[in-house]
Amino acid sequence: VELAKMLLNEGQMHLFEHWPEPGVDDDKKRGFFDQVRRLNSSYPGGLVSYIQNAKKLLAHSKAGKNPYDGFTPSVPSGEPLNFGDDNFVSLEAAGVKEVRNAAFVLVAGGLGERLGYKGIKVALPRETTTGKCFLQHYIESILSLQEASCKMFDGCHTKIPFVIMTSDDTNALTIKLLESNSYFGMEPSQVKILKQEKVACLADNDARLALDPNDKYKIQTKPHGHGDVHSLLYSSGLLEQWKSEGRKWVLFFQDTNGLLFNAIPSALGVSATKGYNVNSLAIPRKAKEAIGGITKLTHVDGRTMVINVEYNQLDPLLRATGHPDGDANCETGYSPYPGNINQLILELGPYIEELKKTHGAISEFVNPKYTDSTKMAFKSSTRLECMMQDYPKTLPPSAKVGFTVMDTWLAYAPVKNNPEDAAKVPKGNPYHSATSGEMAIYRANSLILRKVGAQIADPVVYTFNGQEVEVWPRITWSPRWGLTFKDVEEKVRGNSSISQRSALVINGRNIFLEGLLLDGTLIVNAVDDAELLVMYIIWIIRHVDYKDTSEKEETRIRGFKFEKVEQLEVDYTKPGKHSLSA
Ligand code: UGB
Repeated sequence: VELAKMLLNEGQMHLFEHWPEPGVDDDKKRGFFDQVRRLNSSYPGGLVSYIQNAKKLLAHSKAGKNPYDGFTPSVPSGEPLNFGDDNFVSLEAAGVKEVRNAAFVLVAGGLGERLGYKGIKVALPRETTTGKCFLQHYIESILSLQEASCKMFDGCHTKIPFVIMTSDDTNALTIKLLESNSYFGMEPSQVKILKQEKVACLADNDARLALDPNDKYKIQTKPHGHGDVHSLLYSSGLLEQWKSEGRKWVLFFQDTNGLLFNAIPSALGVSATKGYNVNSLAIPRKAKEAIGGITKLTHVDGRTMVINVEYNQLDPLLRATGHPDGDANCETGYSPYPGNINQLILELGPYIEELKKTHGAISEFVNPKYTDSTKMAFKSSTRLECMMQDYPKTLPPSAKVGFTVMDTWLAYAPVKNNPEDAAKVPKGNPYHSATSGEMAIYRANSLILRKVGAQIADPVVYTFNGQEVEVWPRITWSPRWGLTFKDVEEKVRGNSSISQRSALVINGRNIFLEGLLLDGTLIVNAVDDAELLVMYIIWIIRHVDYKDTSEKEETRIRGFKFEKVEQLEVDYTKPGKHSLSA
């Protein structure tokens, strides 16, 4: 009854207009209120707040009000890092030391609609040389960081917490992936799943809730966005628990960036040494690239903030504030606004204090598609949305908000776009496809090995699914082998060289490449120390057309596969020194 009164007070009578007399469809009516109760309890402030916020934002949208009214954008200054220099190495060491006090949060509630993939994105192979999926790589990276950090502190046995935010679209498949793979080696108690609820859809400018077209006793719902992660963490009680365990940092990341963990140690080092309350990871951004731009906003009243401005808003904001070219590259060939890769490092103490005030509510937006310029009706229902990177918007000016800029090749290779859309990306801009995401892993690993003195052959250019990509030697390693630059440097000795047609898989912590001459495929799995190798047996790379339905979907979206003609695989299961040549 209270829920019904609340809905009537908020102008939602239409939800009941079609209801038959008592006694008819009573179970369905109860089901309706079950859903209303869930929608009410999962939104900070309940449905009343949701409807009121919607009315306000819809009115602003109708009036064409710019959310950045009164703000002037300018280029902020951040912490640029150069991979492998002394500063980078010492920041990585500081980050590894600090990581035992961290918790990791993966937002994985989104479905890969743009990618044209029906499964969950974290189950996709990060690369197909080993076939390890994104989730496995993330978990192995966290475990390796945990091991390395604890090694620096005698007697430290901390288990780094790992939270995964799911949604109804991804929850069951995520749990199944974890359970059927024994949590990829992580203790199940370390992993917490928080499921975000969808929010009610809005049918018109008066924020009347939309009924499901297929069920008149159900409110239509849609995802609210990754910003939900803050209110879920707040209401879960995990933040207070982490604080009581002495934790200091919460690291947020997204579902398909296979390079991200190359950037985590040094970025956490920046947070720890600079004392940042908020640290966002950024990369040089090409103008119009579909990632947000980190921008300094100065209000006419003097307020300033450093915040992500989403890619579809940066161009109009710049044009409206005296930059007639809008979102354009400058003389460096990049936009002057660094690209947000949505990896955030928050200092736990100030984060909790802020959430006590906001309960995790994040500034929202609405994006209705109107039927015409009168803006009186929508083409289809809309909803409020929020983004996790908008967290700093409510912070006081005293908050220390910074960002860290890394090379793209090292830190960012998301998998978001389907082959057809990727092939249409303007030349020079990144494809953000399964094809480019995988090739970026080989490129990064090749460049890292070059940086520590190995001779790695130049790439060749191939076109897969209409995308021109550089194909570097297919080099991949487990996180426990090469967690930081220093780890890799210590493990590559002598004059090693790897030819373009080679593939190298390194699985194990203490494998040393000493004078390795590789022209073929080598897979090394070792439990303990080993010194190796040479061999000449090959895998062939084959084109696969994405329209070829005889191939699996995950192969089709990348446009190639490895034909594993012959290989030598060696497992070192005994401790001690080994050598191999072939
Ligand atoms: N996600 C959720 O968990 N729940 C949701 O309701 C929605 C998403 P997209 P997009 O660096 O790569 C973001 O769809 O639009 C998860 C930033 O806003 O991939 O490309 C989802 O599972 C942008 O500023 O985001 O944009 C995924 O893990 C830029 O930084 C994550 O949220 C860009 O990512 C992101 O979802 C980028």
